[in-house]
Formats: sequence, C-alpha cells, structure tokens
Amino acid sequence: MTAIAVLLCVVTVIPGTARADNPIVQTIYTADPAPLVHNGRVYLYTGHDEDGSTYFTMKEWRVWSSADLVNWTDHGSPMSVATFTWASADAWAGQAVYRNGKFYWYVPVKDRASGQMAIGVGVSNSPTGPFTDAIGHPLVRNGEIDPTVFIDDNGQAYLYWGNPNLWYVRLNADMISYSGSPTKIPLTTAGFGTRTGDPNRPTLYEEGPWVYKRNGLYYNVFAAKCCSEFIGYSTAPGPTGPWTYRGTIMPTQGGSFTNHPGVIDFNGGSYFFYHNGALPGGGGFTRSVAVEKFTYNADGTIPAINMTTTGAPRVGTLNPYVRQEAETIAWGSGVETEPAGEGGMNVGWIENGDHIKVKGVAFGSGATSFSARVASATSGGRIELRLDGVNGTPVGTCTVPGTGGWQTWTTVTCPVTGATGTHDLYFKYTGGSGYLFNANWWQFTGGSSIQIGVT
Ligand SMILES: [Ca+2]
Ligand SMILES: [Ca+2]
Repeated sequence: MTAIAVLLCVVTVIPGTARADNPIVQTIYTADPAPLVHNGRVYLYTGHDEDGSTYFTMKEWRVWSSADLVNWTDHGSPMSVATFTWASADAWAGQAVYRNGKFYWYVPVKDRASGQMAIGVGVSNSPTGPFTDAIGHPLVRNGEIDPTVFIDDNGQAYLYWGNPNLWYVRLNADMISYSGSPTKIPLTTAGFGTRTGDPNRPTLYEEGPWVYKRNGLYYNVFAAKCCSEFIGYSTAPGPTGPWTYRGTIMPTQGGSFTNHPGVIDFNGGSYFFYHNGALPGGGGFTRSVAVEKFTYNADGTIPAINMTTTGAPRVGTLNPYVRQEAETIAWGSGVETEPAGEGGMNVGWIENGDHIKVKGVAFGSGATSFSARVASATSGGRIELRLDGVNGTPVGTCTVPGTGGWQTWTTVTCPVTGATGTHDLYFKYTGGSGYLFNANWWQFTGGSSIQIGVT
C-alpha cells in the first residue's frame, strides 16, 4: 500500500512541479522586496537596479502582484524619485503598508537640499498606485535609510529604520506624522549578535530591518554583517524591545553582497522574500528578488532558509476564461514590459523563440478558442500555445498581423483543441527576424474553469 501510495503521489505531483521560478522577475533587475498581503493577493514592492549598474543606481520603485505566488503581474512603476520634488536620487529599500483605505509607501531617498538620505512617504488609494508624495517633505531625515513600518494590534504604528544605527518613532494614526522624537534602539550584542573585526559596528545589525508581530512575538529580521550580508533576526516581547538575537535565517549566498528580507503569511503558508544576483548579468548592483516558503518552528523561531531556483509552490490556479494580462508571468524568456497605451502594461521586445510560462492554468472541461490583444509595427508573427513545456503539446496557434504601430491594438482569435485540466501554459512566440509584436492581454473561451453544479 505504501509503495502504491507513493507512486500515485509522484504521478500526480510531477506535472505541477515545474522548476526555476526564482527569481520572481526576469524582465528587469529588482531589489529590496517588500511584500504586502491585501484582499487575497500578495503585492510585492521592489526597487529597480538599472541594467549594467555599477552602483546602487536606482531611479524608481516597482510593484508586482500574485494570488498564487508563481504567476506575478507587472504593475509597472507607480512611484519614482521624481514623485518627491525635494529628492534628487536613490530610490532605495522601502515598505508599503495599508491603513484606513490607503496605502502608504515609506522609502529612503536623497534629500536634495541637505544631501542627506531621508525617509519619504507616498500615498495611494490603490496598492498598485499611482502614489503621490503624502506630505511634500521628508517624514524624517537623519542620513539613515531602510524604513519598515509595523502597526500593532492596538493601532499604534511604528516606523523603524537605520544604517548604521537602528531607530524607531511612533507614527500617528494618520501615518504621515509622528509623536515624540526618533529613538535609538540600543544595539547590544545580546539583542543583535556579535560582530568581530569592526570596532565601529559591534553587533551584527547592518540595515534593512523588517519588523512584524506573529502570535504575540515581535520580530526584527535584518541584513546582518557586511559585506557580504546574511539575514539574521531578533525577537522581543514588545515593539520597542528588549530584543534578543535569535541567529541566522539565510546565510550569505547568491552572488549579491547585500540582501534584504520581507516576511509574510499568506493562504496558510509563510514566505520569505530576499534578493540575490541570480539573473544573467546579475551581481551586487544588478539584483533580483526571490521567494521561499518556510514553516515556523513550534516555539516561533525561524528555520534556516536557503536560496533556491525553485521558489515557492503554487497555491492556486489561474482562470483562463477571464482576461489575464500578458504581463502576468511565471517565467519569461527574452521579453520585457512597458506601459501600454490603452492602460496597464504590455509585453514587448518579442522575438522569434522568446516565450512566457504561466503556471497552473485551469482549463477544466476544455478550451475552444484563444484571444489575444496584440499590436505590431512590423509584420507580426505567431503565438504558439503549448502545454507543460516550451516545446510541449501544441493546442493552438494564433497569427498576429501587422497593425501599423506598437501601440495600435487589435484582438486576434484562434481555435484551441486539447486544452483540458490544469497545466502550465507556454506562449511560444515565433516569426521572422527582429521584434514581432506586443501583447497586452489574453483570454480563452470554452469550458468552465470552476465547475460548480450543472448549468
Ligand atoms: Ca526578445
Ligand atoms: Ca496588459
């Protein structure tokens, strides 16, 4: 019985267990992940390392979202250095939180007048923006970076930040002002571990704090030591301490000399976001955000977590019978994204042989047709629909014509056969040389993805 059960398990698991979904974003370099769970989705706020960067050359922040932790929708850049008229550079590591119907995005950015790093705060009615400067000046400015914001159960919010020090201040309920003065958290070796070899930095705390509360325990997860950094953490019985160092979560790995944590619970699982240099051309200034699933120990401590190329398991399916964005991607090869003239983002830079994988597409009883919103300033190409591999089972091919412009959109439709059940779907783009076409969104028609009762 055991052997049979194991065999059955293997047979059923393999089709859904695809590999290499880390890093999360393949279209650009991303850094400093800050995940936020809201209304059944994970919104992932990141920085953007410019291609070929040799410093932390960062001009804008980016937003992504997912309901299944494998297919991530690109929401573009709803906030940049230019959002803050008083700022001159350095769109570095921030965090967005939700309160009272608004999203507040706390970020470090360089104050033009003083030349010091300061903390700004953007605000939006939507998790994907656009964000505007909430106050028109820095929220705090003391030359230190890396804000994290935590709202306790009693409604008191705290802003923590700092490198080389670790500061906190109590935010008012409006989330854009504070009471009292910024206070230094004592960096004791009991609280933050012992660093050797640097008399100016006696503890392991370096930067990038991520403060949250879980089951009554307060956590401060942070980038430790330098350089290269690892991720360590401390816990406390209250939001202002006293902190106790609890050890390493993620050791130094992955080809980037910095790292940055973001920790959430979602859909019954716990997830650890970080960054590394895993994309081609990647390194300390060309980083990529990734995610691992983990399970807290019974006493609330966090196990060691290693970087993988596998990423988090899928926690849902994708419904192909509603509009899905072309820029919803589990893995993209050869493509990039840009703002679309008719709203949102589109996929572009599509050449012969490029592809996009979307995982866990629930075709149910079977799709009969496929439509895609496309544009082409050249002579177009083809979208081959394949299951479970870039050269997997073909279930349809749509021909894309020239439309007279890269933002001159039309909808093409083609028949589909053999797409039933749940599969990883590959869009394999084929055609001539050069850029073929852009894609904005897609949708199948046919069988019901969710079969409830009889209609
Ligand atoms: Ca390409
Ligand atoms: Ca789109």
